[in-house]
Amino acid sequence: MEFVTYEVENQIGIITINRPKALNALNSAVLDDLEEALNGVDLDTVRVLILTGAGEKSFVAGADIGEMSNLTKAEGEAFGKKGNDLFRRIETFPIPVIAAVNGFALGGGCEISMSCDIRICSDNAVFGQPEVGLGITPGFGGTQRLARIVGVGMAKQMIYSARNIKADEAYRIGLVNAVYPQEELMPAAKKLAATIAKNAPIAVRNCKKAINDGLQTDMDQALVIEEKLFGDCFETYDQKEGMAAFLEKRKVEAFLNK
Ligand code: DAK
Repeated sequence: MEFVTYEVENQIGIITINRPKALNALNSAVLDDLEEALNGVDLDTVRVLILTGAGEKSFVAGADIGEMSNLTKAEGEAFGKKGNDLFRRIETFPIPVIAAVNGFALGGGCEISMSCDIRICSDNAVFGQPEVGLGITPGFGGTQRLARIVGVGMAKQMIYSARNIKADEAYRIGLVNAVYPQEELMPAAKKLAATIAKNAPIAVRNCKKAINDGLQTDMDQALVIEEKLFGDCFETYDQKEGMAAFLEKRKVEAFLNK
């Protein structure tokens, strides 16, 4: 992969978008590399992913404006679909994905962070959907996910105004869960990932699915989704070990992802 690195540390997979000269802007090759990185994740061993950007300035400064500038209508739709398919895959990836937003998260950068389960950022992070200033709409899910995360009114204000917001405001409106000094961001992301990774992996996956799928439907059906995924846990070794450990007043020996 030319523009993405993937490494694994203690059950945590770290995907880094590595195109710092263009502030990690997303061109087709970066999208292809991200797809390949996801294909390479071993779901038997990796329990949480962290997505971040290379360098100290930018997470992702958006879709590549140079590449997009000459697209035809059909090519624009194809580029949008490529991004949307990838971002949806991140959103529905079986294990949790944490976005460690280490700088600019503009346009497609804000959008890819919103396809992750959890966003934390460094104090130099800047979020925004500047598309209407470029004559386009957000095209990688921004009109849909931002409203779901920060509420309709705030999403409309951000998108219509194309105004960027800094880390503290992103925190205030609930776009990120926490803000860290730059050098503390990755350690914090790894610590959070490790906290998640030590829990029963199938239960964590089922929680992700229950939350995601439940949000797409009404409460009655959503609770049925939860019941089913709750029930599934009782066929796992990890449920038996987790509850036995509690009843026997001991620590869980190991969750085995089965
Ligand atoms: N695309 C391409 N190159 C970019 C880029 C981008 N989004 N952002 C930065 N770069 C490049 C710059 O061109 C520059 O390259 P060189 O000139 O050195 O070759 C290099 O990165 C460093 O950038 P600057 O010199 O501009 O650095 P500054 O610190 O001065 O400014 C900045 C940083 C982030 C404020 C500035 O670079 C900036 O405003 N960048 C553009 C941010 C932006 O508007 N992003 C949103 C892009 S629109 C859709 C699909 C997708 C989308 C929409 C529709 N469909 C198909 C429907 C998504 C749209 C977007 O994401």
